[in-house]
Amino acid sequence: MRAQVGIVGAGPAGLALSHLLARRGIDSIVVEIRSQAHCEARQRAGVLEAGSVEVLRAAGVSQRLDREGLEHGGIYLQFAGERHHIDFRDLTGGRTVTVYAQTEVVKDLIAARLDAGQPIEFDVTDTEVRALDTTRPVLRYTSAGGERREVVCDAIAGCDGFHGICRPAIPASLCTVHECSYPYAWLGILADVPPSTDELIYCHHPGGFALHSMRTLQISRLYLQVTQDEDIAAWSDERIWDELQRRFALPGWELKEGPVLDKSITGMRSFVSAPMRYGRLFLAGDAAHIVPPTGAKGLNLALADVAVLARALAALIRDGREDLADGYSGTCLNRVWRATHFSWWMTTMLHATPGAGPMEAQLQLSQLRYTTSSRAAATALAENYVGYPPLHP
Ligand code: RFL
Ligand code: PHB
Repeated sequence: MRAQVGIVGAGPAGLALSHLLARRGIDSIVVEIRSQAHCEARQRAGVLEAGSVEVLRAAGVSQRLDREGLEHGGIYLQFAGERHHIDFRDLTGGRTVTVYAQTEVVKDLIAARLDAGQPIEFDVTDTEVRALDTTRPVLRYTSAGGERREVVCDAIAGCDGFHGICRPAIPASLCTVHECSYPYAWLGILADVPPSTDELIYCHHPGGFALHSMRTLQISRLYLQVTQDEDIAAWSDERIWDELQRRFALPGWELKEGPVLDKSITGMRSFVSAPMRYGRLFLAGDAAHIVPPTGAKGLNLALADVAVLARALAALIRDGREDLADGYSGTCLNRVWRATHFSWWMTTMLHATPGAGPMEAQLQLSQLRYTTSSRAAATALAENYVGYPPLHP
């Protein structure tokens, strides 16, 4: 078989890339180890930067996002029994973010690709990438029906997430990895109750961080900092709501409770593998980098990568121009490192480190007071949160 680009992984990165390439007249095949239902049900991120919305518009899949996405002009930072608003519109010249679930982005991207008659191979096994240092890299997989297939490509996009097979296909001697983990995790719930807030609340509390987010005006998404090795079985719905009530408590404000629809625990790490290219293999999204979710950057970085990659691959394959492909990794890593720093900063400012003494808490509170009282400091948070310069998808 033949495809100009072989895309490994049908997450937001791989799916968006397939659309951005199609717009440029480049055909691709997408292979995915999980089922369509699984890809469409995974509860993950929820905040899109304006640049990410632009990427999805350029990919031609923004009709529902434009209709149903919730525009947010700020966030709240809560600490020491006070809640402060960070006004993005005021601080960044009118810029905002859009709350629209990653699950919905993925559903829209899958539907648009299938509607266009371009298949996605779900439920594949034994994905392999070979001949990466040639101009005809090869993608091999076993289809859902059990047939072994080989696709000869011009380039392969490794969009297969942190646990995928593409990053490990790069010779270890050519990779530099930077990594740190955090001594806590997030317990996230999806709840059938209207949000108790108009914008997200990031809450510092001696008992641990909490976040009030949302999916729609009917469905709330909430997170609690828990220990790294937490057993989800130890968290009944009642215990979760009690802990959320304790951390978010504020006189005159009420946290509404409702049935818990989904419950899961996510570990937190920062990870960057560089370069994001080896020969004709290009990594994008979580396959190359992971950030802790506190800055809401994971999904946005994945979409930013593929906006750059689509242009680079079009130049390479259509016009025989190597310069954008050569610049791909450096261009993306600039943004990745900025988001990595911002996510680390938000995470360490807002979470209680197990075993840390009162010194850490005082430093965090000082930073939070500064961020909510100095226009310069608030602007730094706002600029990072709403995202970085346009992507030209
Ligand atoms: P994805 O979404 O992980 O998609 C990769 C896809 O590749 C498939 N795959 C393979 N396919 C074929 N062959 C193989 N050998 C394969 N190996 C893997 C996988 O099944 C999957 O479908 O990566 P992508 O596209 O780069 O998108 C990145 C985002 O998904 C990610 O950055 C964010 O969702 C991170 N993240 C969160 N970010 C936030 O901003 N807020 C959150 O609340 C939040 N929660 C999360 C998250 C990531 C999680 N992961 C990765 C474990 C919660 C979780 C559980
Ligand atoms: C979410 O809605 O899932 C969400 C929002 C903001 C974050 C992380 C997760 O920082």
